[in-house]
Amino acid sequence: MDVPAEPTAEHSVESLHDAILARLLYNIGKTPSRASQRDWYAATALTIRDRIVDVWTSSAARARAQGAKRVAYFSLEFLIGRLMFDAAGNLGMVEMLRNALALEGIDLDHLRTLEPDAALGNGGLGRLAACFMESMATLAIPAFGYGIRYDHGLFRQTITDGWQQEIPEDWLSSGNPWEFQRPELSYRVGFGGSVTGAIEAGRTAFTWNPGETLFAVAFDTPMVGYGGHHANTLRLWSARAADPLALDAFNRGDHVGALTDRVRAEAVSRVLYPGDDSPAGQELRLRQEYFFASASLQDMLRRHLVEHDTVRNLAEFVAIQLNDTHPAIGIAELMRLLLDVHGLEWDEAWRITQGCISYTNHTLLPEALEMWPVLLLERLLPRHMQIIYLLNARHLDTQRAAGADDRLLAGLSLIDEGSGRRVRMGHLAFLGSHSVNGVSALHTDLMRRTIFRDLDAAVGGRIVNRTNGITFRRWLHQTNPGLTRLLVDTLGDRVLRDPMTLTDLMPHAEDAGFRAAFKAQRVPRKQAMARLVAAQLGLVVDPEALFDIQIKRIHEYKRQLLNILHAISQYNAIRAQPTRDWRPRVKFFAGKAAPSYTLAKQIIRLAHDVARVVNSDPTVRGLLQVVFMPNYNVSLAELLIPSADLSEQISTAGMEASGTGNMKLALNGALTIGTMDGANVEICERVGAANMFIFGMSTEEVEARRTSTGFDATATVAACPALRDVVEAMRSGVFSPEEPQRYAALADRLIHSDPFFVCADFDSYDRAQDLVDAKWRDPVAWWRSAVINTANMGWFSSDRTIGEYAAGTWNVKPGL
Ligand code: 26V
Repeated sequence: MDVPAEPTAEHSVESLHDAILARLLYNIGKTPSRASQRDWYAATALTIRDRIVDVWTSSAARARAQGAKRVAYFSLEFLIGRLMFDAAGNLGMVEMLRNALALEGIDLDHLRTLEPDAALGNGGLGRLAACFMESMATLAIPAFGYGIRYDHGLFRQTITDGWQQEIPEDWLSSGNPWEFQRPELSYRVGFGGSVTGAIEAGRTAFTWNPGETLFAVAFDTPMVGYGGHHANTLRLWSARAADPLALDAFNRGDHVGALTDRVRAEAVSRVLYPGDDSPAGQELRLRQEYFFASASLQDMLRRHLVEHDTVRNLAEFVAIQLNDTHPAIGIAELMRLLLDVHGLEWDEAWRITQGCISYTNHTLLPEALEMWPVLLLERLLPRHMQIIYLLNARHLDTQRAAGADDRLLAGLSLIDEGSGRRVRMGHLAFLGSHSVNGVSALHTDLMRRTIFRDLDAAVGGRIVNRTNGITFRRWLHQTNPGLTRLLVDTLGDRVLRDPMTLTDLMPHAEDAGFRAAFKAQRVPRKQAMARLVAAQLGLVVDPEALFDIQIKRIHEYKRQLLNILHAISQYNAIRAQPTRDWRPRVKFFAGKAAPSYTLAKQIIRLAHDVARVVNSDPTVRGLLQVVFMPNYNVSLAELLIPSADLSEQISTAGMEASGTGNMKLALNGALTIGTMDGANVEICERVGAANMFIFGMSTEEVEARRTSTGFDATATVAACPALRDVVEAMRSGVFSPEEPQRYAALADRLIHSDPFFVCADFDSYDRAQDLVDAKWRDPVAWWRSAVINTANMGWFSSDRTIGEYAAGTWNVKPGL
């Protein structure tokens, strides 16, 4: 998919300089001599925003004039990070801005660091939504991103004695220069209450009388695409109470009680969920899901009715993509709006709903598949529960008539009748969609064979694959300007627009001069990372060492533990043969654990304990170092990725739906050590197994072991002395002398009941790591593979992914 050329800049250094000073004076209220760095940042952001607004308004006018079909991307998470270089880069004005600010003695690269990360997401799913917004704008696909404007995004992580602490995040505390509040765009969202039915013109008309109402107020952030030709809207909803104050309570002197309802209503958009399982937490989560789905659908119907005189043709003009099951309650809400508010008949409403909606599944892990208790739905959304029941009855009648037996019907049902009746939101999303997709070829295949097997057999033909992608503007051009410059010098600037032309790099992999240049661009990135480690952790790391990087949420299935076990086994080996010709290696870890996920927090603690012991052991002499970088976020990823030599993608096969960090690291020339899981499989197809380090059980082997040996690894550990020593060291307190029992339970779990098969894959991983060492000793081989990685990653551009959604799922045409 070709993207447009860079804009011919219409601005000059002088005009930008004047514009920044004007913003500083008239929006911030400061003269240059009194302005803080933060003021300069805000004035610069506003200046960039002005340029986006010109593009934005003309994009919206064009879409209206053409009567274009629009995409609505529904996502509870948008993990955007910083916007300044995204916007300025796509407008082609970075250098001019730099020069304009230099006239005032201000450093653009410093201002960049003052922008807080917009961390409205937990991990891959939210970051994917942000990459997709950028690609949709780049391809000039008219689109809205819909989500929640959380007051507080993902918590800030600090580490105390190796233990994760969560600190509230406060990204809005100094204002947000990118957004526009739209007080005129607000919608009522109801909860609770009762439903009444009355016969009207021969049909029963239902009315829901909510017991509680709040308002969703829109905040719009324009997102400009590469080349500055098109901008879309990210519309995030903030909750407002219907009544700001209970005046009677206030007048009685109950000044706090007067605010209770308001606090309760506005809690809905207060904080991003980091994953919680308490019943109170669950209710708030459902309220968030319904709140944003309802407001977004009302907004879309309003816009549609301004342009058309009927809702009957909605599916011709709107494509709604559900990012995971979180917005699936929107299916029942769209039905309710079409039936109860717009007076359509059931069959037509259902045809429109299915015509509009499609659903992306992002995980097969059973604990992450949403199921809402029927009782909770009945209490909070009584009309929606009725609609779900009716939907289910029709669906099961059809299947019964087609010959399904009771056992099959129980699996197909929207209601899980097991312990506590619960609504299967994945099933609802599947039934309400015309297209259901997985996020890598393997994940799509497993989805078809596992969680949606019966539904697929029953209603068939809906499941398709859309392998994830990443935006190269952020994850190559901005993150790695040195490498980008080398690529442009070598291949010409078309490589910036058409990433598939990266394959022209292949012959250069054989060129010693090019390999040296490729290697040279990483040196300053590793030096910068070493400086950051020194500043943050007071640890000196050698930038010449192999940088081995595992960065992602901390979860057992991602197997940070396997990596830590390898660190321990290397530590043992170095101590056993201190004079061997070891090559220095630094193992970097970064990632957050869900606050309630104690075992993941233990893993973080173990990483710190191992780091402390290994990094301070004089026999190791820096040959192996372990570094845990706190507070992983998009901005830290942007620094770590271009400094990586080795990318750890070591999940238990079948468990990582796709992974996108794997793509970012390989694109930047890191070699992957990984299992045949998620998108690793497709990276391997393109990059070639000879340029990666593939190890471990396949999905089939994992499945076979699960049914044969089960989760017990006693025999495996007994057969592998290195592994036995590692687990024993953990168990006996080598890394926690002050509390020898600290990791005993963890060691026991690894040996006796580990559903993630860490021990079972250890030997294979250890051997793959030996191959890493051998290749690192052979710079010609290493850097040839590194170049080949970058050369073959063009396909993983999110422009390609969005092109597939546009043509195959949404039926919309890119505008350029
Ligand atoms: C959520 C939860 C919540 C409860 C505890 C366990 C658990 C485990 C996993 C999840 C993941 C939720 C969905 C998600 O973020 N999936 C990620 O989506 C990415 C974009 O498609 C994909 O690259 C990652 O492989 C996938 O994990």
